[in-house]
Amino acid sequence: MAKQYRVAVCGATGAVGNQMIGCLEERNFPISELRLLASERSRGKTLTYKGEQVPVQVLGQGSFKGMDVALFSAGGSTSEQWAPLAWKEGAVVVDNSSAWRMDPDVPLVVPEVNPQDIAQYKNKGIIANPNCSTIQMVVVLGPIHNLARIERVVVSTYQAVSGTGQKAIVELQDQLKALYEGRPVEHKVYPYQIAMNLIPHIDVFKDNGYTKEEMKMVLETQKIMGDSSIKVTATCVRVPVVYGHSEAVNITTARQISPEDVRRVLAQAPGVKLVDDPANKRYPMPLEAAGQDLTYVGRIRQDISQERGIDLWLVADNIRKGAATNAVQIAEILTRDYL
Ligand code: NAP
Ligand code: 3JN
Repeated sequence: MAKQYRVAVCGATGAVGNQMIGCLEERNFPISELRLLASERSRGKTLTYKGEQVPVQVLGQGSFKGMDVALFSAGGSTSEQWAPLAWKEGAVVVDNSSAWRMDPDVPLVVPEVNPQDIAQYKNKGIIANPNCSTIQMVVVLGPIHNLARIERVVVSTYQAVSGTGQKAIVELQDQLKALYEGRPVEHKVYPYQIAMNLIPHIDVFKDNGYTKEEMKMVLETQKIMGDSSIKVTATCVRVPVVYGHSEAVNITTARQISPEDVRRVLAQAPGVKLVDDPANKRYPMPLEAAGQDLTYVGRIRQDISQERGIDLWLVADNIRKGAATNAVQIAEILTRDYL
C-alpha cells in the first residue's frame, strides 16, 4: 500500500483552511490521520472530511507531535510563533502567510515554476506559499521567461473580496442587498463601500507609496523566478467580485517574441488554460475561473507601444490556486519526493 501521512491543518476553520481540507479530500491526499487546529474560539467545533466529523483542536504545545506535515493558514503572527515549534515537534510546515516568504532560508514555491526549491525545506522545516496574486502571475510568466527572458512586468490586479476572508464576502453581499432595498450601506471590513465601487488599496501603505500587497508581488516574483533582475511594478485593486483574482499584465522580454509564440508555449504549460478567442468573445473571467485550479489566460496581444512588449489578461481562483491548492500541491511533492 502507498505510504500515508499524518497531516495537520492549522487555521482549519478559516476560508483558506476549509478549502485546504476540501483540496486534500478532492485530490485524495494519502492521509492516515488528519488533525484540525484553530483558536480557542473554535473549541467544540467539528468539520467534515470525507463524510466524517473531525473535531477541531485548540492550537497549543504538542499540537504537531506525531504529524508529518502541517498546512498553516492562521495568519502571519500565528505562523511566526508556531511554525518553528511545529518543525521541532516533527512536522514540515507549508505556510500560507507572508511571515516566512522572504526569509532566504525558506523556499517560496509554486509547483509549476520552482518545485526543485522544495528541497530547501530542510533549512528551517518551512516551505512558504506565495501571495495569491503572485502565484497566478508566475504560473503564466514562468514559461515565457524560459522562452525569452522577461526584463520587466507591469501588472494591475482586480482582486476578489474572498482574499480578505469570509467577513468581506458577507460585507459585499450585505451592501448589495442594502442598495437593492434602498437602505444605507454600512462598511466595517474595508475603508469604503466595496459594492458598485473599487478600492485601490490592499494591505498597508509603505513609505515608497506602494502597498504591502504590491511589494509582495514585486519581491515574491523575483524570488520564485530566481531572478532579482526582473523589474516588477504593481497596482493592486479590490473589486466587488467574490471569487477569482484578475490581472492585466504587460511584459517586456529580452528578445522579441510574437503573441503566437506566447500562445504556443502557454498551451503546453502546466497549470495554465488558454482562453483566447476574442472573435468568439472568449477571454478569461472570474465567474469561469472560480472553483477551478488552473490559471486562465487570454487577450494575448502585441503591445503596440513597444517592440518587445506583450499584453495578457489572467484569472484564477484566489482561494484555490492562490492559496489552498498550491499548498496541497507543495505537500504532495514534499511527501512523494522527500518524506
Ligand atoms: P479567516 O477566514 O479569518 O481564518 C483564520 C483562521 O486562523 C481561522 O481558522 C482561525 O481560527 C485561525 N486562527 C486565527 N488566530 C489563531 C490563533 N491565534 N491560533 C490558532 N488559530 C488561529 O482567514 P483566511 O481568509 O482563511 O486567511 C487566513 C490566513 O491565510 C491569512 O491571514 C493569510 O496569512 C493567509 N492567506 C493567504 C493567502 C494567499 O494569498 N496565499 C490568501 C488568503 C489568506 P478561529 O476560527 O478559531 O478564529
Ligand atoms: O487580499 C487578498 O486578496 C489576498 C490576501 C492575502 C493575505 C491576507 C492577510 C494576511 C495575506 C497574504 O497571504 O499575503 C496575509 C499575510 O500577510 O499573511
